[in-house]
Amino acid sequence: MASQRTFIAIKPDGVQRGLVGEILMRFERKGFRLVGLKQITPDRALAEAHYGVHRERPFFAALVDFICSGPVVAMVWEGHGVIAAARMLIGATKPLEAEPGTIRGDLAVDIGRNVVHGSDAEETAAFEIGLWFKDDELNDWTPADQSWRVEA
Ligand code: DAT
Ligand code: MG
Repeated sequence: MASQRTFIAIKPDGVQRGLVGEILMRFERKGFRLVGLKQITPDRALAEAHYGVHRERPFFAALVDFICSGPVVAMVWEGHGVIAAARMLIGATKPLEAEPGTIRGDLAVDIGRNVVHGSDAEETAAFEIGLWFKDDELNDWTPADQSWRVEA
């Protein structure tokens, strides 16, 4: 399994509800490594680019309003298989259908307030990382205990 990077964002509801630590912890505890982190209130151009694939959907305007409504915690996480694994940690888009134990399954009830975003494929991860972060905001590093997470 190759090392990958994925874009994860704690949406304004997660920040407002004081869930930043709780959500960060789940990715950290799993064994992934944080390589980029910042708090940003997105402008409409960033939000519309980020959710561009949903431009024609009826909920698009509300979605853009919501993501621009306050600070977002934007992150890049790295690790083996992190793109798909992060989606599993996050859970289904509709929180009431998300498995208990997932972020949305444990912490959310409404599709419009589902607390976290995660890239869904390699191409979207690369696009979203480039959209939200400059290259020099990302750090290449290896945890000192990496050999206790991944067999060489
Ligand atoms: P996900 O965030 O699980 O990748 P998505 O990419 O299909 O889900 O949609 C992006 C966000 O848009 C989602 O987190 C919440 C919102 N959304 C999706 N489908 C919706 C719907 N039918 N009604 C309202 N909001 C919706
Ligand atoms: Mg999506």
